[in-house]
Amino acid sequence: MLEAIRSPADVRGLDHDQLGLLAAEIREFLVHHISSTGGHLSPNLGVVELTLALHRVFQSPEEAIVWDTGHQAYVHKLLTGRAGAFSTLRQPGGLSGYPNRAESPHDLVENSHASTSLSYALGLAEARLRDRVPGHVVAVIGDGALTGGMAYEALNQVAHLRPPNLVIVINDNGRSYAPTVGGLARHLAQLQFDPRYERLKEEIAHRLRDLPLLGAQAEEAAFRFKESLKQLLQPNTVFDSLGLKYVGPCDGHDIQAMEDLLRRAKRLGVPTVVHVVTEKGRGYGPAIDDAVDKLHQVSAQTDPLTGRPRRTELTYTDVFAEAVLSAGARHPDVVAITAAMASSTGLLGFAREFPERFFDVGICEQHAVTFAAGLAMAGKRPIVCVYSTFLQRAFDQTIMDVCLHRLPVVFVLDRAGVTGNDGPSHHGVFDLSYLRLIPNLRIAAPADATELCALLETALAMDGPVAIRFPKGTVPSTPDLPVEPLPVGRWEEVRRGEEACILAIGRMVEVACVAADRLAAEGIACGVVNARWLKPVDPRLVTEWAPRYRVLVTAEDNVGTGGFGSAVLEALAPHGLADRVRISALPDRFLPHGRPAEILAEHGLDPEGLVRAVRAALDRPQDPARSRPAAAGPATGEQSPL
Ligand SMILES: Cc1ncc(C[n+]2csc(CCOP(=O)(O)OP(=O)(O)O)c2C)c(N)n1
Repeated sequence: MLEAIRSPADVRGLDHDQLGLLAAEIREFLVHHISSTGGHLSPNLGVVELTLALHRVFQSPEEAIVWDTGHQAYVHKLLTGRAGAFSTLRQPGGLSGYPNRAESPHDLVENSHASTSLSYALGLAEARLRDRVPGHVVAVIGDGALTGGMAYEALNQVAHLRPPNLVIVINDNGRSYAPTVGGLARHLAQLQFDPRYERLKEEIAHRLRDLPLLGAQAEEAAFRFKESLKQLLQPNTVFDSLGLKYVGPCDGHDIQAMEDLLRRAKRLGVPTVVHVVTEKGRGYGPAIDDAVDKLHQVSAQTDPLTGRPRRTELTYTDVFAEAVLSAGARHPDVVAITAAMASSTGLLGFAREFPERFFDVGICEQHAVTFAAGLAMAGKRPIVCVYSTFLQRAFDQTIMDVCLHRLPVVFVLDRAGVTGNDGPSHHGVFDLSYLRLIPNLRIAAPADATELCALLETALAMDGPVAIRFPKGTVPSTPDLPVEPLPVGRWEEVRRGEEACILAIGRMVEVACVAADRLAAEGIACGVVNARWLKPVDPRLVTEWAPRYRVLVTAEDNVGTGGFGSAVLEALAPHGLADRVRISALPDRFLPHGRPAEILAEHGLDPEGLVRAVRAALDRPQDPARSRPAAAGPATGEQSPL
């Protein structure tokens, strides 16, 4: 059936038996494709019926559907003519894992940072009202995304403006990755399970049987009757209290029930919250059985029978998970904070071992940072574990609440640099720039597993704020333990060269070592400095390396603007030494999704690219006669870095 669905109009033509069959086919299709490409599996399995109902009731693209976060928009893609391209999902040049404006007029918001949908939708709704554009705007927001502060800021203004053309669908599956925490999640759960509500439903069913009216009139009267009874029996919802209309809760796998409720919401003429209860991972046993995150996201080449990856490798996250657990055991004041991502930031072990020292704050990076500031003020040693891209949310809090107060908060930024398949909203390629400008903050990037462990120890021994950033994926070596704290701001010359030197940070150190091997094979003795501290800059840059080397090539997996290369230039310019610097960095534009190694190579951040950069800076084109395959150097480890 899916093959015959070219647009939402085709979905509107189906009867309910056909819809049931289509829903089953979509689930099979999703498991088949996502286990091969990787992607957000269980959020999409949970919204199959909801998406069908939405596209039957609202006329997309004339009416706008805004998906919060956007990770659950795969079914929407299937119903809007993209099923045929689904095997390219998250592949270079293929379909994006989120809504994408270039892909379809049905896609509006491609920012996959959570909790923005209500703000976008309110803006769209208000503009339509002003321009007298008919039709509704729908925001679909998960109970997880509803924990983010922006959602409340938007709700507050929705209550003020009360646009009649706005419908807010809460997709309540009780989970972010893990069960959603907090008062609002509890409130939503109460609305589902309040025994008074169950009694009320029975009462309504009973009374409706006795209603003498017919047709639409009966339907409307029944609805009003039900609503007023509900007001009497049900505790006021937070949405009612704000002056919005709340309807539901509704079974999110009953298409007919959802359609009825959504049509009513359209008719009410006030901004309406439709509470839909779904099951994350619906219909797929391995997701339902998964206790950690219901297979929120699976990697490429997952076994569809078990939902488990076919290959596992030691990652930076795994190394950090062990390091933070060990730090917790040795430092009783250490507390760990996650913004709803305990599993993916490596905090599950810590949470199990030290539950009273672990905080999941919800998808609330801003609050997480200022909460950490409070904990630090009172003598705790908070470690805020967050993806690089999501700390952007808490930029002001990092500056004002932590760094202005010089509080000893440790920021651990996972997924720094080019992250790959999740695309522009998930690459962590701005952190070196946005952190470097903050006074009092020390910033480091480990080149391998041992250094990551050592930097965590160093950070916990310091008395001010520190950020440690590391990439997604495989770590070049296993950690050599135990570790000692490292001297703050001290870089390490790992290869001594003659004319040229690569100054590399984080994952680029390994790449630089391979490049140096290849250059050595061509007769160019190239040095490599592991610049593990972005800030402070090692003063030996000015006193030792810049005078010694005619050419300094910097390498970073961050945008060039304001990053590591800029720091080197700024340090050398006052001494008249800036002209020997060449910057290898990412360009000043949003990068697409793709394989990290390929994206880095495209921008000269692979061994070959650095070799080219050094040769060009030395004005030494490749001499074919002298080039031969490079031997692996001592600092490169056994694996190819890219
Ligand atoms: C600002 C921000 N922080 C963290 C994330 C990572 N993240 C993606 S989906 C998700 C859980 C979302 O839960 P919910 O909104 O309930 O949707 P569900 O997956 O349960 O359908 C999180 C934490 C994000 N996208 N944006």
